[in-house]
Amino acid sequence: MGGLLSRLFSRLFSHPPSPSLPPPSHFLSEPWRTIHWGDNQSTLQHVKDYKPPTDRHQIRILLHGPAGAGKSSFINSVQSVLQGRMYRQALVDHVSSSSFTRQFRTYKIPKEDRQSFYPFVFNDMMGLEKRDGVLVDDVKLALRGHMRDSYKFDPESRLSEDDPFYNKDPSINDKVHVLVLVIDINTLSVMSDEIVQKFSDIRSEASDLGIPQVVIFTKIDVACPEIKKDLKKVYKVQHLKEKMEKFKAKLGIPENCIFPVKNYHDEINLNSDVDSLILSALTEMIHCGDDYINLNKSHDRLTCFNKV
Ligand SMILES: Nc1nc2c(ncn2[C@@H]2O[C@H](COP(=O)(O)OP(=O)(O)OP(=O)(O)O)[C@@H](O)[C@H]2O)c(=O)[nH]1
Ligand SMILES: [Mg+2]
Repeated sequence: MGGLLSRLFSRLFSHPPSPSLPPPSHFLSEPWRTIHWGDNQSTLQHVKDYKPPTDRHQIRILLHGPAGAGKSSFINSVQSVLQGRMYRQALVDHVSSSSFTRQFRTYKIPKEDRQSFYPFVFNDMMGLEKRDGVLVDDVKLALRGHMRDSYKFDPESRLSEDDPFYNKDPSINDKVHVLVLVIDINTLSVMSDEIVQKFSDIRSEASDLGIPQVVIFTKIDVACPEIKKDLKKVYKVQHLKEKMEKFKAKLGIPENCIFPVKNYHDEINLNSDVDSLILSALTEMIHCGDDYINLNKSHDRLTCFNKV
C-alpha cells in the first residue's frame, strides 16, 4: 500500500514544471520555410526509392532527448506515414513521470512488399532527465555502435565492456549516422541547465565523430492553438521562430537542422499536413545520413551486414 501511495505521489508531483501558457501568436506575412502542403506523394516516393551508397549500407538514426518528449511517438509517426496506416510499434506512455522507454531498441520498417526493409533504422532509447534517466556515457557508447539491441538501461551505471550487450567490434552499420535530439517545444522555457549541459556533451561527442545532427520540436499542436487548428500555419507563427532562434543560440544548432513536427498520438486516421512535417524531417535525416556514409565509407570496414 505504501509503495502504491508513493508511486501515485511521485506521478502527481514529479512531472516537469508545466510550461507557461503560450503567448498570443503573431503571424508573419510570409512563412519562413516552404513546405509543399498536400503534395506529399513526390517526397514520399523519394523516401521510398532511397538507396544507400551500396545495398549493404543502412542509415542508423538515433533518437535521444528528455523523457516524454515524443521519441517513441516520432518513430511510430514515421512508420505510419510510410505504411499509410496508423502504426504503434514503439510503446508510448501517457502518465509516467520518468522515462517509459527503458531499453535500447532498433526499429526496422518493412517495405510494402513485406519481403524487405527500408535501408534506414531508428534507435529509440530511454529519456534524459535531470538526475535519473539515460546516462550521457551510454548515449556516447550507442553513437559509436557499442550498444546491442534490447540493452536495458541502468541509470546508475553505464554499459560495461564485459556486458554481453556491449558490441566490441561495431561495423559501419552498427554506428550511428544521424543523431536526432527530440524536444517537446513546450518545455523549452523550463529546461534545466543540467539537461542542456547533457545535450551539449552528447552534441560535442557526435561532432567529434562527424555525425550530423537534427533537432525535432514536438507537440507544436499543444504550443499554439492556431497551429492545432491549422498545422499549415506552423512556419508563420512568430513565437515559434523565436523559440527556435533561442534554442539555436543555446546549443549552436543551425536553424535549418531544426524541424517542428506534430506526432501522431491520439488520432486514428492519417492527416496530410501531419505527414508533410514528418516527411520534411525524415527527408533531412536521410540526406544527412547518406552524406555521412558517403564521406566515411572508404574508412570503415563493413562487417555484419544488415545486422540490427
Ligand atoms: N499533443 C501531442 N502529444 C504528443 C506528441 N508527441 C508525443 N505526444 C504524447 O507525449 C507523450 C510521451 O510520448 P512518448 O513518445 O512516449 O515520449 P518519449 O520521448 O518516447 O518518452 P520516454 O520513453 O518516456 O522517454 C505520449 O502521451 C504521447 O502521446 C505531439 O506531437 N503532440
Ligand atoms: Mg519512449
